[in-house]
Amino acid sequence: MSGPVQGVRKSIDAVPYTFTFEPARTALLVIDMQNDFCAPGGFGERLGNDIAPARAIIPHIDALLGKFRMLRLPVVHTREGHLPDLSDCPPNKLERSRKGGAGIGSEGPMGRLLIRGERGHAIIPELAPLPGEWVIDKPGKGAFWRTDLDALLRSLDIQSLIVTGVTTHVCVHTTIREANDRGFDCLLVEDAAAAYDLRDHEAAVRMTVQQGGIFGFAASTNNVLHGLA
Ligand code: TIU
Repeated sequence: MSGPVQGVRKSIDAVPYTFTFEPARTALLVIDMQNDFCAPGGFGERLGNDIAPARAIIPHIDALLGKFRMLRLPVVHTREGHLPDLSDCPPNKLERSRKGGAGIGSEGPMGRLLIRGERGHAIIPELAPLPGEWVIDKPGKGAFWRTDLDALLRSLDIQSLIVTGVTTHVCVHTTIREANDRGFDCLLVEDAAAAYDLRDHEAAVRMTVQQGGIFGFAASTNNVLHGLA
């Protein structure tokens, strides 16, 4: 099966208005759907959060993954985490994680918290990347900071990003801001992104689409699937 036809444009019913995009220049971004944020005993839960909202979006991301895979469009997964010696972890991030009760590098039921190579750092099995998909390891909240994501997207000639994952107000929103400043058109999939607290999720969605889509667009999974059909 061949990939999408160049030059064809489609549209998604979105907020603040219709999102138009070229499927051949569109990638799915799945942010940090790792055990550390979505499984019991991980970094997110140790910070005092309820992980249920993070788990509730799994079927929606799975549906989007299925569509992008079927259409042979690029899929990029990201993982937040640090080197075992913590040399890429800023002291302020380390100190605040410790004060928050989830010290980066401390032992948990899935290995050392937020450390590359540990089970907690892995993407949850339900959404495991397939061969041919990209996995970007990032030390920060944003997926562009100290990563090759910008170079990857430009090498694939990507213009539009369909953005999913956790948490909406932290890594997802930071990444959308970074992408927007770099000229990428972002659509946040509202029910395929989650924060641990609904108020944070709603605020992040509102901030994205306010002022005529100051950072990007938002739409439901169904609308994205329909727009890609
Ligand atoms: N704590 C929290 O809400 N999120 C993070 O620390 N990282 C991500 O959002 N991935």
